[in-house]
Amino acid sequence: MPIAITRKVSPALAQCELTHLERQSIDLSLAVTQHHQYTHALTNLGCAVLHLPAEPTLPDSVFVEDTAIVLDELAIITRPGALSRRPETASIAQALAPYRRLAYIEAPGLVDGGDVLRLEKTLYVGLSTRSNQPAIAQMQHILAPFGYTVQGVAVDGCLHLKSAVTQVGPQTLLVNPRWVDVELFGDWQVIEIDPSEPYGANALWVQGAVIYPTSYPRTEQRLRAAGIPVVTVDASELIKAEGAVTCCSLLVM
Ligand code: CIR
Repeated sequence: MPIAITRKVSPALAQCELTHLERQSIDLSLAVTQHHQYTHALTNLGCAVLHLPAEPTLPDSVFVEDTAIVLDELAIITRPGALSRRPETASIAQALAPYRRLAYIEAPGLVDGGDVLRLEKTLYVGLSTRSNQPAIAQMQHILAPFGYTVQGVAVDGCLHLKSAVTQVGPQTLLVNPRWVDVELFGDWQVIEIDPSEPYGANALWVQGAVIYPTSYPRTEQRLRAAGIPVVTVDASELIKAEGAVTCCSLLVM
């Protein structure tokens, strides 16, 4: 049974980092309810959900994906690109330690887990404002013995690589072609987001289904038309914080 590590919404969520979005008022209690529904969706799909306590002084700490890269052989604790997010990693390292050997990204390396898309034995790393080449070099060094390749990818217009592309099936990707070069993923079947829903490329593929925000109904229809089982969750408040669905869990398979 996969374990999904999650962390409750911080009461400071309104002070979150924002890069491409204007600050809007966030309904905290709705955010908490929506996060609850998200963890329920994970449970219903057969994940064992680990709920870490809320971190009152760390606004973005619900977005646990950015703090680690969990692979079968080990987990890499990241060094998040935003200074305000660096203190999030210590408690995640503690939570992951029973399940995986840990490696660490060190200065000057910077990487957010949201920039790391693993497809089979290749890790694509978005060269966003949060992740850099020294982190890629460190990841290559850590992962070469396990047969992984690590490749930097240009992203343009979005926060993370996984804002632009996520896996939604054994051979299928969901992509916003305006933010990442689709040609990089030549061997994969590609579903493009509906152009009116630019933030719709982030879906969480787990247990043969995808957890997907209700905010992008046109793209949801494209997923369903491709035969992909979709479980929708309302994530409106987390989306205002520039988060989505992959970012709220760390899957330990
Ligand atoms: C941030 O800017 O770091 C947060 N407000 C949002 C992080 C979302 N993370 C993700 O999609 N992996």
